[in-house]
Amino acid sequence: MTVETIKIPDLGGGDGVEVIEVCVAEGDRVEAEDSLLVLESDKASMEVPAPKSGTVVSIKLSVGDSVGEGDVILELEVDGDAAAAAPADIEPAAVEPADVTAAEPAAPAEVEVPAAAGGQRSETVKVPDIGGGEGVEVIELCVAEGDEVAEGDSLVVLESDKASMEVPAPFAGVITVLLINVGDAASEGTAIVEMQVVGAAQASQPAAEPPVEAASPAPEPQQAESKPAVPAAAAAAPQPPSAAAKGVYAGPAVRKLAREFGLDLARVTGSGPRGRIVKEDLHAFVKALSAAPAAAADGAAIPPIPEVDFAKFGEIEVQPLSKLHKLTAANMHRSWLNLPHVTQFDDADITELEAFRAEMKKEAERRGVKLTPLPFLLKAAAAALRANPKFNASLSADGQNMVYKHYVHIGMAVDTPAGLVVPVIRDVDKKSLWQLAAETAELAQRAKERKLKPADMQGGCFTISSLGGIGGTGFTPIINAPEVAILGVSKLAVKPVWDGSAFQPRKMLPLSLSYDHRAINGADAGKFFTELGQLLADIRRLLL
Ligand code: CAO
Repeated sequence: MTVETIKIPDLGGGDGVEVIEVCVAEGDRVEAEDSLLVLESDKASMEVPAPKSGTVVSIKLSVGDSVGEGDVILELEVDGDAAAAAPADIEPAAVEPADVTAAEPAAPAEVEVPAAAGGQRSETVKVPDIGGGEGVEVIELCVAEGDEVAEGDSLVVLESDKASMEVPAPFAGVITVLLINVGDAASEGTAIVEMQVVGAAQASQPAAEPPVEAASPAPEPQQAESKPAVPAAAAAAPQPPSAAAKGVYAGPAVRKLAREFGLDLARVTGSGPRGRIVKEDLHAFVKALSAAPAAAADGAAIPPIPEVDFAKFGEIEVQPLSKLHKLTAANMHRSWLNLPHVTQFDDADITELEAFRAEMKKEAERRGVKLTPLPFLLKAAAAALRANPKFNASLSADGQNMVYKHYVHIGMAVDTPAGLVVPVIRDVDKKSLWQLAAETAELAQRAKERKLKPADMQGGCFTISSLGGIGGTGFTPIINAPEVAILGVSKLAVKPVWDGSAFQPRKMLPLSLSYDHRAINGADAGKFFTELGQLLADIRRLLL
């Protein structure tokens, strides 16, 4: 075994970047590409992956440290073969390209100079080096034909699955032709616009080699946090920006601030050039919201909770929230404010299901799985979702369409020491109870070890939050938007149930179903819930 020193890789010149999360602990085993750290500059968050697999011997930095290329992260006892081939001091591969673009040195925009006429020339501005990203979607055009732009003004916003980035104008001038549209896939070299460039600097510019002024800053990631090291529960199924928000004209720092405030930028009016939203606009917007006591009294705005000096009343301890906790809180808040929740309660009679589960106990042991009520709930929910497509759907962000899903992927809330996460089980309707039992146990284990990948938490159609193993008689779960419903499961209790002539002791499972009343009405919910109860009461129905 060799112990190697793992250092911060090339951050593209970005020194003094803050460590916002250390994803490993001493003694942890890591696989190559597992995240070691999350760094955050004022423009982007980036993960530093492990270059090799091994065991963490000692960690050399902490959250809050300011780091740069070459700083030691940790000592890693690397696995056998890898160690033999490796030098003693190694750096991880450069951080994810889409994340690092913010920290990369300015990349020259590709500029074609077809003609020089008098003091003016026409130039084709192309997508610069975007860190190897191919086929990145154009989500926003920031200019129109005829617009006058200053050097550095954004031309387009590109968005990959990892980050959004703006491509700024390399020159001041007038946009003559737009060569790209929203929805197009762009790569390095894709033509964006033709510009009429005016001015002395251009007159001396050699046609083949653009002058220094022609250099465009690297595209700036706006939402580089889309790959958090510790995936969040509701962040597990991140919502795309609303259609309106996609048309917003704002830079990365403003978008980041808006996310921190939990604000939809589409609601903010920009005061910058051509309506660009600047930080001051956000501050003014938030200030106006909180300084609207009259409106708040009417219920038209949210009255802020006053700050209290708790120390006045006794000893206190202040602990910062984890990143996961903050993300979950923001997502819960967003869902609670945006979705009109209705929660319906019922008890499912699972006496027979429990008898069957008890019969299966030995076989479960032989198979090495634990057969809890959860796989049955997943299976029954999948059947009820198939039979009630409105529950297996999402509202489009603009609220104009329902998106029906022809797959049944169900998320399950998992309580972990770091916070709540919601891994998603794919194609629940096609899996056996044994498969579901094994998969839920495996996902819950990985969740608790913080080994889930963002993809493990995406694509859910519906969520089950089971507190049955913990206790309680009922609760109102918050919908994991953009899903439209969530099932809460509480602790099974034996209750007397009247069978027409006598009370019988029955095993009753308390269920609560929260649904988005914009997408689902009460009758739909009643039908879904009744069917779910029938499926759980008589699991033979799952075969029908
Ligand atoms: N009623 C009574 N007992 C129940 C039950 C129920 N509804 N559901 C599970 N149990 C029992 C199980 O059978 C098991 O019993 P044994 O140990 O005797 O076999 C025990 O409770 C513990 O079960 P479990 O929690 O290990 O397994 P699970 O499949 O029920 O749940 C998981 C797995 C990952 C969902 C769970 O561990 C968990 O994290 N739950 C919390 C989810 C959460 O935080 N939700 C809130 C989100 S909103 O804030």
